[in-house]
Amino acid sequence: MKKISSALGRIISTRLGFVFTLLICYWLKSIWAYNVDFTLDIQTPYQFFLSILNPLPIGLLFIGLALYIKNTKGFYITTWILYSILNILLIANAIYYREFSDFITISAMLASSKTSAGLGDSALNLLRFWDILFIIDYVILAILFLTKRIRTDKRPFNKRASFAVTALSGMLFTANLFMAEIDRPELLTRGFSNYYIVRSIGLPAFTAYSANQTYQAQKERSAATADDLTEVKSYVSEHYAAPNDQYYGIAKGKNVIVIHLESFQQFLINYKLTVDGQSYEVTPFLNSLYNSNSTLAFSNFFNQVKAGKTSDAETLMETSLFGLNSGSYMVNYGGDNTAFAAPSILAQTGGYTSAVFHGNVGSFWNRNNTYKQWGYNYFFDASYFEDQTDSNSFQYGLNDKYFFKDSIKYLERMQQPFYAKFITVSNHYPYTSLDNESSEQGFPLAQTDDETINGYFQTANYLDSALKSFFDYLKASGLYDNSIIVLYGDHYGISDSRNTSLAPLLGKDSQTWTEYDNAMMQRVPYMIHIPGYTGGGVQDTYGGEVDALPTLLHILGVDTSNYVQMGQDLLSKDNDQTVALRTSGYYITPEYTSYKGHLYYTKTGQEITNPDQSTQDATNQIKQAVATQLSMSDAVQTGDLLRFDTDNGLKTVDTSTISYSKQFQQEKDIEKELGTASTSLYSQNGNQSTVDLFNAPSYMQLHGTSSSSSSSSSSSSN
Ligand code: GP9
Ligand code: MN
Repeated sequence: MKKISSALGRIISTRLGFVFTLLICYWLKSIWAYNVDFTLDIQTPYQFFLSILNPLPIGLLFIGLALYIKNTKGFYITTWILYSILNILLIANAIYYREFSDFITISAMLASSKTSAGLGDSALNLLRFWDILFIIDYVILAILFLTKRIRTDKRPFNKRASFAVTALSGMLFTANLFMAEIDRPELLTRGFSNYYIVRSIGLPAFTAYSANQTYQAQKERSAATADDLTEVKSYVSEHYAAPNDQYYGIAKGKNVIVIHLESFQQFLINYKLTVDGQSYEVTPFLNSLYNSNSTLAFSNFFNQVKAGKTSDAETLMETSLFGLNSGSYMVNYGGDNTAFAAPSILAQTGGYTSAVFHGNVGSFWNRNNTYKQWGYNYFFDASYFEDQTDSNSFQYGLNDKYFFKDSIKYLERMQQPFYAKFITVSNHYPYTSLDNESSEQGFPLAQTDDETINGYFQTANYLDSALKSFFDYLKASGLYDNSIIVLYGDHYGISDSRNTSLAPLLGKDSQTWTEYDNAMMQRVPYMIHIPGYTGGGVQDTYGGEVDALPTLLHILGVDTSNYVQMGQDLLSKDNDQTVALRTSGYYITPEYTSYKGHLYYTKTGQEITNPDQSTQDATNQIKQAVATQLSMSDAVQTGDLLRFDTDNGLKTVDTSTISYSKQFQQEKDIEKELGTASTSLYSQNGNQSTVDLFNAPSYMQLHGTSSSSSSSSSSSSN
């Protein structure tokens, strides 16, 4: 034993041995923090392996730099400094994570005054006793040095050998990056979520990534001027579509409930899946909404997202601006840019309180920061939902029935009128979220050779059933009568590359399936359900997600003529029905469809290979219009131009007043403060909760099997 310890002592007493000792300490502490402090959502052994590996390359690169220093004192001091920088980064993130459930980004650091205001607890309160592990190595090494069990090494390290260490760590890092890319293609270009990056390439690399992100954004931001906004504003006023009197203000003052239908495509509406000769209606409840005259439903509404997927849809729907041509707007700019989004506009024009409900971690797509800029008062993420277990949630969060059920506790405490957005997840690729919930199985799987397609109908049916339960609750609680419900699909669920396998289910031939068909598959639902209203019906106007906000605001009686919005009210008579997809050159109008290098007549799907002069003129004009719309949007987004928009009658959001921690308490405090003036459903209901009014029978309970007969009174939660 003694021999081992003295041998160890000798190794640590060499310069290289010392560097490796510190590296091992850093490695162990990182793994500790990854598993105890952070939620990295490690799903596969491969991801686990990456997370174990990733502290090493950068740790070695960093601490190894000290080896270049010849002078003994200089070497040891530099080693300690470099090592401490890594440690401070780790500890600071561990503490920060406890409050924000996110890693420290450079933009958050630069805006530290804002973030510290959002810090509900003081940093001291966030310390845990086991944090001692983060510094215990310092104590042990100091003792070992003082007791001379390890000594300093006076021999300078060979320059070539130092270089070899640097080269080795560089190679390891490259290998790490490569393996990370295999696990999640486009990891760094699309952003997704900060924990994806930490999980794959480690904390220091994440910090560097975030610094680059901020640097790039700042560069464009500082080059932009108020004149750029003037140009945008003249485009916006030319492009403005005035509201239609028939619809203006028809839902003024009502609560707005927005439901984000994950990966939900329009073709599912009124669709019947045939399996073994039997036909199954996939989304009976959504169909009933679509076909109701209390719903303004749109049959030619297209998604306009790109790499930012869900986050692009949210940006489009709530700000009437496009996402970016590459990466996610919410990830790259959302937390910093001035925005005039739906929650902020409605708060200022109609006294609305706003909330987002979503059963995934709050940092995904940088929601936790973006929502503050958008003026959301509350954001209830996964940490607020008590029913979350492995069996009823999956990679992207809590299954929809539990999600709606658990949301009600917070919804009923919101002051009315409210604007509340529910982001569902169960109908998300790979469409297997119900695999662990046997009582939800029963809706048939489609029988194609593509498993993704096969599961899509079952999860869509589950979403539909969850929605019905939620509507039943709204009716039972009375919220229904003074609310409108907006539903939209965010983007495709079945990608173009799978569409040929889907074709037979749509009555089409895989052989003759074209890019035109792929383009038409980009339709998603957009419905505004207005209880008590009977002037609705299916509208055939061509439009896209960018058009949703002006449409909704006009229905709510909000004048948008002073706002910088890229879309047009879909109900306006001035609407030009030109739908720009996010990839330049792709568009859809009632006459022409241009998609992936092909041009078609929209009505017939017939390809135009040799356009005549008049077709060329018409399509050139459309091309110009969509290019302008996108470039104006990009100028606003990348230049943060709305910070110059000071005369639109709106104040910018003061994010320092918004905190997404202890939100239940915040709601209760407001109720208390308002006393009898409180307009929350809970207060109106004589301080009685309405939570029990929610029932979400499972598929088996609804449809019965030999073992369990149909019953609609039991809840999915038990
Ligand atoms: C994640 C969920 C899915 O929280 O919204 O995002 P997506 O993968 O569809 O972009
Ligand atoms: Mn999505």
